Amino acid sequence: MNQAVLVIIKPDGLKKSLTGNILTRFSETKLEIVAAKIARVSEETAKEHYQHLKEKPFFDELIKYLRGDLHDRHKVMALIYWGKNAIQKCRELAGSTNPEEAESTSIRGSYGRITTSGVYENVIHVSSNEAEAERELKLWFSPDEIIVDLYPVKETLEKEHRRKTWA
Ligand code: 3AN
Repeated sequence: MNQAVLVIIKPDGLKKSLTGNILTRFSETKLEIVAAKIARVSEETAKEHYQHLKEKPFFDELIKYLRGDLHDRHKVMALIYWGKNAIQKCRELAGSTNPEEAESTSIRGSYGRITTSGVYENVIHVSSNEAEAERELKLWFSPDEIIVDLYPVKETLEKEHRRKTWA
């Protein structure tokens, strides 16, 4: 069955110019990219994304890390991969959360590190299961940014909605 999975190339990955390398690694999976963007990460999005870790001692550093404060790169690349066993395939390529324990040929094993303050800078994020993937995809993308229909949508007509279009 087809699955969708959120992959985020974190600010350390962008700073180290690893985008091309990482995308090449993921292309081995033959999964389809159905959404992609460069995004600034608000504090709310970062905290929502890592809500399951909010009691951890490293939470504040983790939020700074995802927002790019630790690397002076205030952006991430977010992608949705889609296809058969997408979550397992992408997590295998990513390697373990702890970059020191990750398989040396995996993305985290190749490029990750542990900072002196103890945060795992592990270059990419990959959703851990289908429920998390759905929660995260809905946090990072709106339905019209994704080229396939992943989840039910509702349509509303908004009148006084301010948005930018090309001048
Ligand atoms: P994963 O990203 O592999 O699904 P999570 O969601 O448990 O793992 O962790 C999210 C992020 O929090 C990791 N990518 C890593 O940057 C950081 N992290 C997780 N566990 C630790 C830890 N024990 N010490 C420091 N940082 C951690």
